[in-house]
Amino acid sequence: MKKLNFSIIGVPMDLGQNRRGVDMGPSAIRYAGVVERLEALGHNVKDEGDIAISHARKEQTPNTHLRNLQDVIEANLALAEKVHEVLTQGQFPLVLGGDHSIAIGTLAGLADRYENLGVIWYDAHADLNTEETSPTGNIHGMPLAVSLGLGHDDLVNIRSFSPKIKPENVIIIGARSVDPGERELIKEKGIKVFSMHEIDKLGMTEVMNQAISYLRERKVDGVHLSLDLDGLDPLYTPGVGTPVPGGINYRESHLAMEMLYSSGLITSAEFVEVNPILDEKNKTADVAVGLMGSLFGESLI
Ligand code: EXY
Ligand code: MN
Ligand code: MN
Ligand code: MN
Repeated sequence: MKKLNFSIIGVPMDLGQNRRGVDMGPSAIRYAGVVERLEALGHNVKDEGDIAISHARKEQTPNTHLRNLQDVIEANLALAEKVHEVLTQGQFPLVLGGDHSIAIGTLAGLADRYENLGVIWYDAHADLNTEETSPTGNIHGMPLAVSLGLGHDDLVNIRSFSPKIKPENVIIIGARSVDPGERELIKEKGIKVFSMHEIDKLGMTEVMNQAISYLRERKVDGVHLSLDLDGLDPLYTPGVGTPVPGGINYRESHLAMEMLYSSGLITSAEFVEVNPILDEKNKTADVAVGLMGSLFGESLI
């Protein structure tokens, strides 16, 4: 098995949405034994600690309904610099959320190190809303749009360049709660989506075979996995802020991770939306760590 040199970066972010508790996600995942699990597989693991996020809220930015905009920008800029730094040191960035708005910072830190970065967005949601289309003003519903260069200028231009990724290099897996504006964007940009309908019809093996072949055909030089624990059915991951019934099941998710491991495509990952306050004990963080085990070689005997 290929030994990886992980840099774990915690992002105690809850500003991209309005349910308290998801800022404790990184601690919950550490408590679930992420470091020990990866070291048991022979990997090297450096815990870089957490991105500092102030509890003192900045003033709400006038003339926008985007919640906590300045705080989200500041935290994602710090995250982007940290991800860029560890990547430059040859480390594998493993980012622990925190709500999904942190993908803005992760992708901003990754993007200029790749010519043609692929992204797998494992999620019940598309996270493709903009300021105009968002029904809530929650920035955790926007990170994929922002990374594609669509949305509030100050978010889109983190690290002073945009876009971070190309729509033809993105695959969404598990979507089942997609807003009207997001559906339009998916059609307009031709974004590849394997919704729950496709997963039910084709089965996870075929979905992952098609996803892996698609990214290979795109000649990507790296693939970032952005895994939102609400992509799984809430039966398995109840500790998330926006649960949606009828999701991906436990074994389908492990199979997806195992197939990604075998593909050798994944060059960075983030696990987001773990909210221990909404959880049953630490179940959702435990599932997250188990999936990381499968993503990094554990289940192949
Ligand atoms: N589409 C809804 C919104 O934009 O507010 C809900 C987004 C939930 C986002 C979670 C992280 O995936
Ligand atoms: Mn999400
Ligand atoms: Mn650079
Ligand atoms: Mn989601």
